[in-house]
Amino acid sequence: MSEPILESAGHLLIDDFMDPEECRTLLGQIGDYRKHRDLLEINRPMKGRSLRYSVINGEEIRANLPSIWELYRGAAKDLVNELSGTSLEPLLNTRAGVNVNVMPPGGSEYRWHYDRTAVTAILYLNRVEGGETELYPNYRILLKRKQQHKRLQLTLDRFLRPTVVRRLFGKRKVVEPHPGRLVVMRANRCWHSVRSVEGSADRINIILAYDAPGARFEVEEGLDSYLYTQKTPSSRDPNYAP
Ligand SMILES: O=C(O)CCC(=O)C(=O)O
Ligand SMILES: [Fe+2]
Repeated sequence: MSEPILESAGHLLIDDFMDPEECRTLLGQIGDYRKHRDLLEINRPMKGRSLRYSVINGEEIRANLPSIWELYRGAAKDLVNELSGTSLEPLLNTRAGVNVNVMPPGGSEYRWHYDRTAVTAILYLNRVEGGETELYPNYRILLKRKQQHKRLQLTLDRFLRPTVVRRLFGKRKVVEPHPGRLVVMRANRCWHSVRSVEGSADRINIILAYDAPGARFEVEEGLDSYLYTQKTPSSRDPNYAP
């Protein structure tokens, strides 16, 4: 069998995954949810690009936004599996599995990182000024048995991190938010971030994460606290804590 397309390309762009009308419907539901609840603002200053965003986590989505929950477990999952040639599943960790990211203009941005998961799909619901996702597909050198070789994995990650190294060895893609556009990426190998949001509208998108059935992640606790709470983190960036 030929190599699944996602594996070789590292990411794929599908411009018309959802039609604009459906995007508006989802934006309406997210807007209604926000009328009743203030979103938690996360602010983690970092050298280079910081993490400044608001998020509706997967537990809140399951309880309050059924269309997005269904999308996560249905159509988006099916497409991810078709493209990856695998049988990935929604995460056991619901809070992290599906998120709505809300990024108001004037300072929101998302730090450089790899996701913890094998595949993540990003569905943009609106068009905004700025707020492009920047990605370096298949950039990471990911050890097969990274649990046994933690130090080496950390060293490799650190080596690939500086901007100059990334410019030298990586191939950059820039994706503009556009209603209905879906990016599917091998997320634990794809170095990515979001540029600062400009203009006047909130940038709103849905993050849908998949991995092997029953997959567990070492970074779970510290990373969840960093991404979904305002608690002081135990390390500067829990993704790369030794
Ligand atoms: O909003 C985006 O384009 C990417 C966000 C992201 O990387 C994440 O939530 O892990
Ligand atoms: Fe990410």
